[in-house]
Amino acid sequence: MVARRPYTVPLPTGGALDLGARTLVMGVLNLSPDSFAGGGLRPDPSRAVDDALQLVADGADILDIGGESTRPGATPLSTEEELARVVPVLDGLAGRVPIPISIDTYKAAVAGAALDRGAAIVNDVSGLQYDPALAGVVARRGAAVVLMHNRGRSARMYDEARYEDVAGEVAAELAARIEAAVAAGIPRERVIVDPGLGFAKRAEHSWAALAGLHRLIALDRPILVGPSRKSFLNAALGDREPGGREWGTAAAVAAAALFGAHIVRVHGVRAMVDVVRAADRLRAAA
Ligand code: PMM
Repeated sequence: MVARRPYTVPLPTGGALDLGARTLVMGVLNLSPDSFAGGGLRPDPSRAVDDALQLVADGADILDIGGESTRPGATPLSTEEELARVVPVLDGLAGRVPIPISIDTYKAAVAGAALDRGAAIVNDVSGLQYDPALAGVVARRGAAVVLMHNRGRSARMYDEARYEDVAGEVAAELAARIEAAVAAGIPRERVIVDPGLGFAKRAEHSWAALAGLHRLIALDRPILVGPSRKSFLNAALGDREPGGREWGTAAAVAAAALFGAHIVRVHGVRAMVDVVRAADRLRAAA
């Protein structure tokens, strides 16, 4: 087990994320019909609103809303299509969500529209690399930002999955992304980092990044980890569909919490709240 530093990340909607005392659970609301984790087909925004409120009732600390699937090989969405998926749901949630909302996008226009509608966090799987306008939006709006480690574009990211020392290279590349964010005017205190399990990483790389999570502590920023239902789990579980990876997810979530994660991003919120409670209890007893 590794020590977990406390952080306070101010939010533009008022208040702050208090990180470190317990592991926060970020619940995923996928508005993409082709998410690898399944269950993303939501033609009806009011159904998505209900699902979001259920994640809150299940104990989520943060709600992460995304319109575009980032799985390898997924077709990129136009800005208009992504806005059409995300905006009605954010409008439907207005004033009804007592926890911070995060928008999972790499597009400046989508982030801006979400921040206009009460989102407080921008979760960018490209670590501010895909859309040069995104950093400015985050900076001007005072949003918090999740910088996820990635290399290349979704469609071809496995081409970039070459590592000598996965955890060390992830840490070094995230350090560079933090400096780019700060240079673009984003206060360091608003930055959260993420090793990007499954992104530009083969299964063995994701396991190594998780096992070496403590290497990110040197970055001196809070850590978010997203292992939920990802295919790297199948290296341990065998050939399972995403829905059959929940217990493997639980092990990865517990490990992340004990190896230094401040936030875990998951689909099955209710069960994973129990997992982080137990892991936090173990941390306190150690
Ligand atoms: N994984 C996915 C999407 N967004 N964001 C962060 N910060 N970290 C992740 O690991 C991550 C992410 C892919 O999973 P999904 O299809 O369930 O959203």
